[in-house]
Amino acid sequence: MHKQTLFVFLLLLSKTINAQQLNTIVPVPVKTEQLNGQPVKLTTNAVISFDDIFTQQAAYLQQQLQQQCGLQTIAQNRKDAKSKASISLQFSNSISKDEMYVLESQQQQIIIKAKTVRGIVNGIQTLLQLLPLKQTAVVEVPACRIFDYPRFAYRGMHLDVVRHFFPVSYVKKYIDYLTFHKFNTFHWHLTDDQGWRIEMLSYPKLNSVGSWRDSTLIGHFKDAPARYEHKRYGGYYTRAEVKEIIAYAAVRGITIIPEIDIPGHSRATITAYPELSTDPTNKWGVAATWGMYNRVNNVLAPTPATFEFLRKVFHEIADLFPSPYIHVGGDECSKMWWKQSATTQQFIKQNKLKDEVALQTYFIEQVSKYLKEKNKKVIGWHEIMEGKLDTSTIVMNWANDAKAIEAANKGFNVIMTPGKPYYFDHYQSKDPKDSLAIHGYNPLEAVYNYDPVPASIKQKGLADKILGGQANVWTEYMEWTTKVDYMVFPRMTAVSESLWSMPSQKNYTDFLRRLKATVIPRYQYWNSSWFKDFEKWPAEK
Ligand code: TNX
Repeated sequence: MHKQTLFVFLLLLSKTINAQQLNTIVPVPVKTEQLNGQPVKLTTNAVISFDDIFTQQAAYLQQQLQQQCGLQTIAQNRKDAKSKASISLQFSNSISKDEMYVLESQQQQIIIKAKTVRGIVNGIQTLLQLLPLKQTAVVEVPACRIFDYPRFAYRGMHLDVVRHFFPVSYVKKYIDYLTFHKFNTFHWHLTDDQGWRIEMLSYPKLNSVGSWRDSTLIGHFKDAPARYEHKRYGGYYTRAEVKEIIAYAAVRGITIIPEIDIPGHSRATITAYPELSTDPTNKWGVAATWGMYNRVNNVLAPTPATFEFLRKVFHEIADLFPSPYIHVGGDECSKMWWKQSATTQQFIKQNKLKDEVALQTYFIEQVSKYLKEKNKKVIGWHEIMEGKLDTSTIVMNWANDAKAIEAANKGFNVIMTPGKPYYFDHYQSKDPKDSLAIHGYNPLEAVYNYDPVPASIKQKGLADKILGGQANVWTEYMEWTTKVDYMVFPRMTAVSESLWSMPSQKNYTDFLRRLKATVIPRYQYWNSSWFKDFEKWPAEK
């Protein structure tokens, strides 16, 4: 080929590559414009300038550029930067929304403007998606202007580390997944019948006893690794590890909401401290099987010792986590143990409570008082809304739209986490050979098509009460981290777009195109597994 023709051909090719990059962003931005002009070139020793509030995010961006493209960059505070920086992270008050960012790439400079850490992190994620996932000497970013902000204020992912316990390194990796997808909240399910997974100073037996179970279901996992057999199973995160994880998330604009699940789901607690239960003989131990657990007592008894326990425990949790909200659980509390207990019945009478449901409410009201003493607000599963709680309380609705409407009418803000389609312990296929899961079919397309503000809520004029949504990852059937990855990907990516992008911008076919172009290469880059057959398994009409 003639030299000049080759040159023109290469130039055209580079243009199309740039154009492609711009329309592959996930979640799809509010507005993306391609600008005339040359792409911005980044090479080693490129300068990243930053305003004070983005100091840590500049360091984060440096690490990412190094890992992703092999670019060694220099970070400089904007006050000290002498020449024009290649990338500039700028604080700007003219940005109208908290998590909004504006990214401009032109005239040899990429400027990202935001007014919060979360905003700048979101902009950085978009920039990283525009860069190649390989080591290169010169990285090009197309001339463009991207204007972007999320549809919902609350965009969460949950992880149950109780049913199965995952190392600190994986929790951080999971937080990286959230960051990439522009989520802003990590809901950390830390206690349940099967274990207590956070170090406690006030009640040490929660760890020495409550963090461990004798065995777990054996033979359930047909695709389990050969080593799969547990005798003593468990563990917990130390306070130092928890602090490290909180700091890691904070740099990435992610708030961690810890969940201490009461007054049901408390088998681990009452194994460690039988005196807190209605049955102090307590012969069962920390649960090693799953389910609502009606067979074995798992509720707290309403006694002075229990309320003292709750006050100390929730204070300790409140002191450790900067989140303004603490999750108190409140779900699936079996009433039969309270019905059978004479002292509990006496308590119900003395306090003029109507029944056991009112007692459950009483527990949540007490804990909300303890949290208020520490300036924290309550978030809990929708069962909590029976109580006299102030309207700063957030209701996490795992049931149907009617429950969300009820909560909104009571004045509460609501987060939508309906089992169908936001429980990722459900199957992604109907293939009988698929890895073991529960509760039926919940494929990618159904997840993608779900709108967290369903028509019934819109019609009632309650859309404003919906703060956002969250997918829940219950890990009864996810014993190893590759299984978690397999269950969450690509469904997590679909949720991220539903929570970020406007409904008018959503389109499943286009989502699949962008998923394949941008996000599946990321799963590979992370060395994560994912469910590959998603196109074979459509939503049921
Ligand atoms: C219900 S919904 C639970 C969890 C289980 C899950 C399994 C809710 C708040 N609690 O304890 O892990 O179902 O799908």
